[in-house]
Amino acid sequence: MPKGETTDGFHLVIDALKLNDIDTIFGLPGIPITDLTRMAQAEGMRVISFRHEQHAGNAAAAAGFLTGKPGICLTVSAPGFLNGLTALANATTNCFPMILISGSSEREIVDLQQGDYEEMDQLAIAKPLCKAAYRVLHAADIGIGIARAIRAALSGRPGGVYLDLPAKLLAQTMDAAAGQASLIKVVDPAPRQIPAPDAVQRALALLRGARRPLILLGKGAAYAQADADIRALVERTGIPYLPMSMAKGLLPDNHPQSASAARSYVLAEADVVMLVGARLNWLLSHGKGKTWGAPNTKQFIQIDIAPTEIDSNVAIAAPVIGDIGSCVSALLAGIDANWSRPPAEWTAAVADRKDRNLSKMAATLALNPSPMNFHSALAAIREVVKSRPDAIVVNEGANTLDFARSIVDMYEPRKRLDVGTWGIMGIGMGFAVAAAVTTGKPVIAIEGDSAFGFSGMEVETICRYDLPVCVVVFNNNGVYRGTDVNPSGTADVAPTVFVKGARYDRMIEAFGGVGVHATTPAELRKGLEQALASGKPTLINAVIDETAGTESGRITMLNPQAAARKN
Ligand code: ADP
Ligand code: TPW
Repeated sequence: MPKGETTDGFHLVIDALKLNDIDTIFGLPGIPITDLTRMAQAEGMRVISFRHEQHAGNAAAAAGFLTGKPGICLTVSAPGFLNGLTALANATTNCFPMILISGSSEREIVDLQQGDYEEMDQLAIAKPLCKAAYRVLHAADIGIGIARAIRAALSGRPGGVYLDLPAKLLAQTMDAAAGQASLIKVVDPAPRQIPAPDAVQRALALLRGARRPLILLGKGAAYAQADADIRALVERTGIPYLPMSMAKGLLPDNHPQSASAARSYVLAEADVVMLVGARLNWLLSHGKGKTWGAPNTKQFIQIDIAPTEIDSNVAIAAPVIGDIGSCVSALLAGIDANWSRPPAEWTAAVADRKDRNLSKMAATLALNPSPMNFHSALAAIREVVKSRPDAIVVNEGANTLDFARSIVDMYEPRKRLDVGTWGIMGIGMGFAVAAAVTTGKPVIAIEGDSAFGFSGMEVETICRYDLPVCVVVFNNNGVYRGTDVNPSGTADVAPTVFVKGARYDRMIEAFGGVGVHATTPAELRKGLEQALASGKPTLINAVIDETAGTESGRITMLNPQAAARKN
């Protein structure tokens, strides 16, 4: 580098990201980061520009989950930052690594509250909502700032990190050679954490003594990318397993040991449950209550990287703290040819329940009612996914989510992205864009009509980048169903009701994508197959019986009034 040459904050940010093999930015330009997006593109990074920061943030989070590298979301100050913050908080809740980088106003003015353009103390606001938050004030510290953000996002329990870059910093200049020397290539950003040998032995002893063992795989297990070892653990022990929604496909859903179709039975009856990267939160009824059968009949083994997760809801008899890859391989070392598989009465009982439930499901899926309902529409999608196991499924909604989760089988790891721990609506198009961009594989977004509305404008983004995404909108005219009636007699429709017979397919046509209006499973299947074959951005408006489904899907009972209404 010639003497006297200078660099600036913009370039140091880009160089620091590239040095750490980060090649994509999801964001939305504006003051003060417009030039950062331009320069990043000029420097060879992929810059995916969205219509709203929340979806750029969701894309960064999904990219983090899929790749194990922190996804980057770049926003403008105050309002753009706040729009991105929901995604940052959601990523943290889901244990997905991402970094939200926002431009900010001048500290001197913000701190004296003198009313700067888009004034906001962003660092203070971000702090309680993410894993770590940093601000860089000097160009010479950009390398450190990016390194700390990467480490914080990836090490231990992954999560969201906020990085505040004031406008002035980006324009700061410094000697180019000194700038390059200040950058850090992070060595081993997600260090392995080897479990203690006695913890492994304790877990093995418990598992060995179990009469009715069960393995429960969570999205932490999918994230860990220890696919072969996890499969070996399940297969060598012979223990039935249950995948949480985003762990589906870690082993193919048609695996003989999958207990998904006997979920209620195994949760209630198991005596030893081994959790692998899954928390005992609301999604698992906190590990207690009716779902889990008779009180005091269970013992838990929990594999997790976060020691404080242990005993969060119920007592854990055998915690195994470490990264899933290391923990599972340590357990495997203790499972040799002499390992006795679970008692036949347990595996036979599980198989029996499963067979009965699967035949019931097959009968329901074989029906072809008119209008189409959730089951018949999903039966069509199920067949297409079976023939394209490499496709990524994104899924949100209430009934659309619950039914798709149980009907659409997954065959490969990390092929299913959904509403996650919060049950948040609005992840759809952001996750779909990230899945297409980071993997190059086709994406099928199965969306409730309400769910789709949260990120629907991003179909323009999908068309603009010509991504192989097929959005299927389950259109039943409203939030949950479209049948509610306004009891007051005024002209307004009920709060859950949308415009009837809306043509979502025409939205994508406005941007040059392919719109399909499907009223039968055959039309839906054909549209989806064509979309996958062509790779063209497609939106299928799947017309669903507006009386089908239930309020809130399977979590009706969490509605404060729902229990009372049922009685
Ligand atoms: P699910 O919703 O699928 O049940 P959760 O998000 O509740 O899954 O749980 C994921 C868990 O996995 C978290 O407790 C997190 O600490 C843990 N985790 C994430 N990555 C790893 C890893 N590489 N090794 C060990 N544990 C991990
Ligand atoms: C950010 C509350 C949960 S599910 C849902 C809402 C609004 C939509 C259900 O209707 P949809 O699905 O999508 O048409 P379906 O299959 O039953 O027809 N705001 C946020 N997150 C959540 N979870 C909500 C509101 C909600």
